[in-house]
Amino acid sequence: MDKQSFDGTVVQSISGFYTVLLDQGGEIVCKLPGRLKQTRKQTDLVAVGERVTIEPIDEESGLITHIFARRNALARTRPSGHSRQWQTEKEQVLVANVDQIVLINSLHKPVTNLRKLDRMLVVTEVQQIPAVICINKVDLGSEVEARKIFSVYEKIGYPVFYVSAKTGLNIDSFKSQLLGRISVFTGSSGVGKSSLLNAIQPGLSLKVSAVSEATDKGMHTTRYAHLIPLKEGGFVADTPGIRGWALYNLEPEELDGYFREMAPLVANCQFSDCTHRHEPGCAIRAAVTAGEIEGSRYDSYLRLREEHEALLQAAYGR
Ligand SMILES: Nc1nc2c(ncn2[C@@H]2O[C@H](COP(=O)(O)OP(=O)(O)O)[C@@H](O)[C@H]2O)c(=O)[nH]1
Ligand SMILES: [Mg+2]
Ligand SMILES: [Zn+2]
Repeated sequence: MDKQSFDGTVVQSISGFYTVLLDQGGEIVCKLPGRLKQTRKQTDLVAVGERVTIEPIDEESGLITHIFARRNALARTRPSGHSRQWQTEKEQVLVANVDQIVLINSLHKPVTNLRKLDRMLVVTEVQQIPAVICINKVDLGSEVEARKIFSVYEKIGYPVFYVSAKTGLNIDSFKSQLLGRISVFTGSSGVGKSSLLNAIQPGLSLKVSAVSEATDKGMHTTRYAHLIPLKEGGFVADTPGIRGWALYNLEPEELDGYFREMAPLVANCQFSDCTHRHEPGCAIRAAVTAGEIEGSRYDSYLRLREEHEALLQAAYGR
């Protein structure tokens, strides 16, 4: 008699036990047979977000019999790359098959730190995962005020949602951005992540905060990442782990390539190793002067580069 098998998505992974949400509905806790452990030596074998095929053993438990190829992964090392220290280490996957990273900020209380936002955008560019910006608490000011600050990000191609969890402003269109996708939420404490999740789907934030509190207390983020299903399809993961990510694996001279409005101009600088600080014939500074690159973005570039060089100096003495 043929065994039945089902496809599903891994929503939780704890110490070798994988909770799989089946496409047809229903959750089942699975283990991984030894033969599958031989594959994927360079990376975490099964992360949340992974697409798998399982065979049930009984009502609640089963075996993973197949792991589908990943579309991408939010990981602590670059999947392929040029740099030094992390390259030989095993890649730590926080979430597989991520459709978007949602950067949650607030217009006021707390006011958005644009430097931190730009740093997170560099992280998403390095990871090659689309970023979506969500500005919450627009009720504390106005949409006009918010657009003045953040339309620069729309101009360079990032989707920006201006919302209020409190009044419901634009929550529907923000929600439609999440449906059918795997989204990783990230944002500082107090910006309204829990409130937004509740506005999208009552009860969701409780589940998510239980997970992030566990991880905030120093549990291993990778092992405890958790995808929360949306009723109408799609998943949300809140992984505090990535908020503090340093720009691992990044050479200072590559940083300009991850500011998407700067990247295409770099080739026009007079010097091929232009740092865009003081060199003559710098196309980036010319674009800032001409108003084609926002001053605050250029500022972020300078500050991040300085910070990154200092970090390397401390670590490698160069
Ligand atoms: N005025 C206003 N306050 C909000 C909004 N969203 C959340 N808050 C408040 O901001 C505080 C932090 O919200 P919370 O959802 O716990 O933020 P989290 O730490 O990111 O999960 C709470 O006091 C919320 O009531 C909003 O859209 N407008
Ligand atoms: Mg919260
Ligand atoms: Zn330059």
